[in-house]
This record gives sequence, C-alpha cells and structure tokens, in this order.
Amino acid sequence: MFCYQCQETAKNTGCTVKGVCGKTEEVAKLQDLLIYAVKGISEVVVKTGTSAADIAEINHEAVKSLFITITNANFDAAAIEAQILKVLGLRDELAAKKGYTGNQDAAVFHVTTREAMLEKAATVGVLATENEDVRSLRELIIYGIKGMAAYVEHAINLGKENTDIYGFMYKGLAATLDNTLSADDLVALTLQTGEVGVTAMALLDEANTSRYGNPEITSVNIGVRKNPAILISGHDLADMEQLLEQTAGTGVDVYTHGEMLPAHYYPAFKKYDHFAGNYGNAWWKQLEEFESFHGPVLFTTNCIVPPRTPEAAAKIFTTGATGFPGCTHIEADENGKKDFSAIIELAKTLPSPEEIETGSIIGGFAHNQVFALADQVVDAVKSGAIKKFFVMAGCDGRAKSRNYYTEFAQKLPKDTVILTAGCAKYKYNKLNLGDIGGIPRVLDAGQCNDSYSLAVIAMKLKEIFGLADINELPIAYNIAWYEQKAVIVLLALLHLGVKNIHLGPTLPGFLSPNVAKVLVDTFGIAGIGEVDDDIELFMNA
Ligand code: SF4
Ligand code: SF3
Repeated sequence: MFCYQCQETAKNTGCTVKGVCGKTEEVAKLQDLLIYAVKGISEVVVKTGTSAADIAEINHEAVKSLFITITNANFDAAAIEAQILKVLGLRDELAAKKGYTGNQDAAVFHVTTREAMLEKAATVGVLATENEDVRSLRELIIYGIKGMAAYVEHAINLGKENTDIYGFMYKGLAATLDNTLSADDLVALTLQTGEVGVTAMALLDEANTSRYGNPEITSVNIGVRKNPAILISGHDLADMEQLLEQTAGTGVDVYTHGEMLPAHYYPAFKKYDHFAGNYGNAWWKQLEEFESFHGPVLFTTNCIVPPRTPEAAAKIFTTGATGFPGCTHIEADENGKKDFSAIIELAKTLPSPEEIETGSIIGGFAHNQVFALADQVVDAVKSGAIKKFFVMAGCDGRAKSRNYYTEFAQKLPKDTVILTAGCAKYKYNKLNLGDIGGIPRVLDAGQCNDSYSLAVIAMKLKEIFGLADINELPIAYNIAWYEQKAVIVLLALLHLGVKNIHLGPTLPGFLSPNVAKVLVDTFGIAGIGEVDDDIELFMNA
C-alpha cells in the first residue's frame, strides 16, 4: 500500500505498511481501486460527452465512492468491495449505452473477486504515476475533489444538487488519467478545483440554512444530564434531524461530538428539549470519550478511530459513507429515511454519560450572524479595538505539534479575534479568551464546510471598507489541516485570491518540492514556526 493523503502520513512521506489512521493494507488497496473505478466512469462520461444531468445514479455513487475513501471514513473491506462492483456495473452500463470505444484501462478493466481486486489495485495506486510532480498535482486535484464530494453528499441528502459540480468532478478525475497534460495544465485544473469547491460549499450552505435556518449565537452546554443518551458525530445534518425526531419522547438524550457541535447553532434543532449538549472534543479523543459517554455512538461521516475491542465496536453505528467491521451500518431507504430504533433501544439499556467537564461554549458565527453584528465589528476595527482577525479554521489531530495552536491562541494580543470553523477549534474554544466590547475573541462559524462563511465574511468586509484586494484586510490565515476536506477549503481560498496562508502543523507530504515551490512562489503559502516568531510576523505583516 501507499497512501499520503492526510497530515498524519508516516514520516510525512507515506504510509506503506499500515495507515497511521488504522487503515489496513487490504482496505487501502480496495480504496485505491475504488478511486480508479470512479476515474474510469469519469473517462466514459467525458469521452462520450454525457451530460451529468442525465446520470443521477452515477453522480450519487461517484460522490459516495469518493467520500468512502476520505481519511477515517470507511474501514470496511466488504463494503468497499461491494461499492467497487457497483461502480464497475454502472460504468459498463453507461459505456454500452453511449457507445464508448476507447481503451483507457480504468474504463474497461474487469475484476470480480477480492483477490483480483487486490492484485489490480497494486498496479493503479498513487505510485503508478512515476513523475513525482505529476503525481503530486494529480493527487492534489483528487484530494480536492474528495473533499468537494463530501460536501456535495451532505447537500444531496438535503435535496440540493448542482450538476455542473458533477461535470467538473468527471473532468478533473478523467484528467488524472491523461498522460498528455502538462504540469501547467494540471496547475490550472487545481485552481479550477478550488473554484468549484466554492460552488460546492455555497450549495451546502444554502442546503443547510434553507432547511434549518441561519446559525445564530448559541451557548452550548458541555456538561451532562441524567438520562441515557446517544452521541452523534460527523457532519451530516440530515442524519442529525432524523435522530432528533426519532429520539423525541423516548427518554433518550442526544449529544454531539466533534464536528457535529455546530448543529446546536441551527434554529431548527433548538426546539428539541432532549438535544442536551456537546460531549468531549475533536475526533482523535474519541476512544476515551466514547467510553466515559457510556451510550451508543452514531457516525454520520469521518473521523472514525478504530475501536479497541469488539465491545466498543458494538456500541458504534455507522451510516452514509462510513463503515467499520463489527459496527452496525444503517442504510437509508429509497426516500432517504433511516431507522435509528436499534441505537435508541441500545441507549436505553446503557448508563447515562459520565461528566468529564462542565460549563458551556459559544458559537454560531456564520455569515448571517456576523452580518447582523457588522456595525459593531466595523466600529471596533475603525476604532482600533480590533487590530487583526486570525482565520484558524481546519482540522484537529493527534500530533503533539498541534499544541502550537493552543499556545498561539493564548499568546495572541488581546486586540485580535480568531475566526474558526472545523474541528481545529477544539484546540482553543474552551480557553475563555474573553471578548472585545461584547464580540467574543473566538468566533466559531461551524463545521469545516462553514469555512465558506469565513470567506463570505471576508468579502463583505472588503466591500464595507472599499478595498480593491481581499489581502488588504487585517485578516491573517493560520490554518490547520488533517484530511481532504481541508484540501478543498485551501484550494477554495486560493481561488478567492487569498495570499500568504500558513498551513500546519506540517506542509502536505503529497506536495513534491516543485509543486510546493509553485504554491510558495505564487500564493505565498508557508508552514508554521515558533509561536512567538509567527505572531510577530503576522502582526507586522
Ligand atoms: Fe496514512 Fe493518512 Fe492514508 Fe491513513 S489516510 S493511510 S494515516 S496517509
Ligand atoms: Fe475534523 Fe475529521 Fe477535518 Fe471537518 S472531523 S474538520 S478532521
């Protein structure tokens, strides 16, 4: 196996024996083959001039397949094998119907057994591209498209789609098979990925807010109640809604974990009295936190950490693109309805959660809420009460080096405000950093996809201050990344013209020295250094 798609990749160069994430060689290879199959279907779509508007099922299965291969989403070899067969079937059906006559291997290969899949996978993984710069650019595009697929999947689940996005996904993936493209072509495609990423995030924002209302300032309880409870993790709000509906009146409370915390900010979910609070921290602390939670856990997306025992696995339920052997997977029916009764029944038999902290955290500062405070914010900037904003969105992770972000937040001058989104916030959202004239110093917009909100806010401020360039704003970008959704967020920011983004705790291992140089020279991308030096650098920029 070879995988270098996330920030925790071994030695920052690649996992080769087993994933640091816990992915086995077999699962890694099956994921490689699934991606190859989706590239094959993309090739057929592109070469036959098929419109994405005519192939709804293929669109949905392609998106799901991409999501399955995101870090920490799916560890279930049997589920991935079944998905490969499904994609190949759809590919062949489309090729026959549209008269595909090409001979691109990804579009015509066949496998039926697990053994044949593993054998084939060994020849089509990341290292199949020999030139390291071409490989780096191809993977950068693929990871961006994976992140995009995750956001699109959530929008699909809420009935919102944009077939142009699928059209781009096919084009981008088919391009990664094309040996005639130059490095410049691939760089251009990378930026286009960012552009479509903005469209995808806007689509999800519209899907979430049109159904559940605009996030608003909310204080979320981080303590516990006495009832038995279910913990829900991941990013899918449609699952959140269904779980809240089905648990209402059962005596079972619902708590969020990790990236589901921002569900509390939506007006539509506030009506549920049994929506009790947020339990714990970011994904990587789940093994101990799930144990003290006692109740069952529902994963709607990544990030899953492999449970240590069969007993721990038996309390975990997966749905959507996620999966883990030994955990129960819940499928939607043809109307998108999911039956969560097994989780509810299990919760009733288990003790209530053990308290690990008390108090509350504040969030809900997505674009609409910040616009409502615009006068206050603009006055604070004009009077000098706020000197600078720091966008610290992105992911959290296990690496000790990520304590940099806690220290950075603590040491920032008191006249600065942190704008955050994603699970990166858990490094500093319980520090009580105070407020500036009533404006909290940590403004949480929501999930990683809500980084879109931060971009919308920046654009609004640019307009209010009458600036020609987004980079003239007093906003610095110090972003933490882990998995591929952070890649699409980064590409989206680059597309919007944001320069001098600092990315940590390490620069991606999948960037070859030459590709990294392009990003540094063209966009001023940089890594992180020592906290004090970095703060000085940012404040004087
Ligand atoms: Fe390694 Fe990350 Fe790939 Fe897992 S997802 S195998 S940790 S690079
Ligand atoms: Fe977190 Fe996985 Fe990326 Fe959505 S839950 S930000 S790491």
